[in-house]
Amino acid sequence: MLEGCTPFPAELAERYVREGIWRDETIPQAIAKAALEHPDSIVVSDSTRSLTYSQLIAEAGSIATLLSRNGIDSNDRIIIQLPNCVEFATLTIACLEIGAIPVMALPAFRKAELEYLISFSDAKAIAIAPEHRGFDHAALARDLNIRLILSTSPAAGCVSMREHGVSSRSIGSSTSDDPFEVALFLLSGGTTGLPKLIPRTHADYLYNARESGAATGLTHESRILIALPAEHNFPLACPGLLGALLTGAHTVFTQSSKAADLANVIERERITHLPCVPALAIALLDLPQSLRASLASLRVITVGGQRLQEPTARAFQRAFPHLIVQQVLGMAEGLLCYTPLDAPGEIAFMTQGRPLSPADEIRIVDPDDTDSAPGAIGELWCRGPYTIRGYFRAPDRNREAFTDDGFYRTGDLVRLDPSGNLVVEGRIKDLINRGGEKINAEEIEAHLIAHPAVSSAAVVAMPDAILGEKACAYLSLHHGETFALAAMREFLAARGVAQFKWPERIEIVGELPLTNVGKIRKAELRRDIAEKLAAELGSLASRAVAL
Ligand code: OOB
Repeated sequence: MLEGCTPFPAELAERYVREGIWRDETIPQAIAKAALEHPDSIVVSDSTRSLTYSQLIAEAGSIATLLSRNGIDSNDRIIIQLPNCVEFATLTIACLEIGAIPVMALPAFRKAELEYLISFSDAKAIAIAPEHRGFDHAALARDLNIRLILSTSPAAGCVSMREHGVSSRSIGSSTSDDPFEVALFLLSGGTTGLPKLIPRTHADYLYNARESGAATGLTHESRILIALPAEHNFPLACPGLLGALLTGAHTVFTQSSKAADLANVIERERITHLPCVPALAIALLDLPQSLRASLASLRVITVGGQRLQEPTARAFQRAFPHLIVQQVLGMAEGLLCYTPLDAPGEIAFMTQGRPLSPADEIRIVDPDDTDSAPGAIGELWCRGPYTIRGYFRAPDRNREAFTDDGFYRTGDLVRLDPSGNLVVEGRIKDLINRGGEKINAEEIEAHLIAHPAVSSAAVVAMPDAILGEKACAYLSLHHGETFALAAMREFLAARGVAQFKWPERIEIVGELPLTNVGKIRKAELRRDIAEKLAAELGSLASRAVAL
């Protein structure tokens, strides 16, 4: 296996192959095979164009040639930082065809994140849209230490993916590729320090996508809307783009996450499947009555990334009685749990589902690493045919995050419902889950401490009605210093930190509360900010009444 990655034990790998869980095919081979069945069906589109399977395959083949001509080879890493568009699909397939390894970054990333990813993954290239949401990605990319910039349209210093020649490499042709090797890197949300790279193999990721397709009822007649950033595991392969490409379903990419825009696309494209985070479900719920009918074609809305609150689920079902509300508890590291499509309300609304594969193993564990009492809350551990055995080049982190016998410690607190479904009750990992986007507390604390006014920093989650959580920074300052929200934003922007990670509130304290061993008492800070917000809301409400 690729250097820096942890292979599955040989006897398990043999078992997965024997049982047909892992197949002897690469992702491009599987897509090329599916394409043969419906060559003229439209399979991907965005707001500018649509491609049939044969066009998709041809364009991916041309980009594969373009990559090779520009010196990209097997095992070279390419940062993919594209907004949702057709090129995301064609480029990803092209990379996989030549054995180059896509590193799935987010369009929201800025200099700090990209520099780290490039150096940590030894990336040779980055793929961008020259401009997205008013930001000059081409200028940022030119400023990075990287050999090749690929772009969705011509821009100075970039090689345009549109300018490929006619010579096209055929997709799914390289039979020498190993299906049990690393295909791509996803990014980890829930870990200490900086994000880790998650190596996913062809065989495990195909299984992940194929079984997710079955769990969500995807067929070649389905149309799935990708509104979440396509680089995330959820829209990419749960079942997402990859699941759709394997079944012949049509993937529609959109770059807007505004509810009214989504309603329009759903109606125009007769979308049947929508992967979404709770914040998006809430936004759809808030659509004016006149737009609600636009969702008539939707069959399944799969909600995950963050806990869907039961009242939201029920309200959604009441507002859109014709569709199935499904929950998914997933993670880029692997394990996926889905509620069954025919689950009664109390399961679909109140649990986060059951493991996707009969070969998944889960444990719910107390802090002393022994099994929790049946039905009690404990940390979720998992291992199975599509859960990684280790992060890329992270031996220290791997010793903490994986047990000796290969279980991944998810950091999620769950309990097993008597129905056999899991319920997420909290977490022990130090992150903020902002509308499904994960913010690493330690990563932001390190930036804040670099400011000359700040002596110590603790970033914690504060409750938010729509996003679920937002980041709040507790800071203690050096004597006589001040530090306000505007100054912090300016500072983090200058350091090139993605905006969604910026804390949205600062609490200045004399000293941060510490345990006996000198650890910051974050639970106390979370309680403190939740109480403050509740009190502020209360006083706002009473002032409104007084008015
Ligand atoms: C998905 O993947 P990641 O890697 O961004 O985040 C994983 C973490 C989980 O460990 C858990 O803490 C949280 O996100 N999470 C949920 C959840 N789904 C994910 N917490 C409560 N309820 C849920 N339904 O977020 C992801 C990957 C694939 C499919 C769906 C989500």
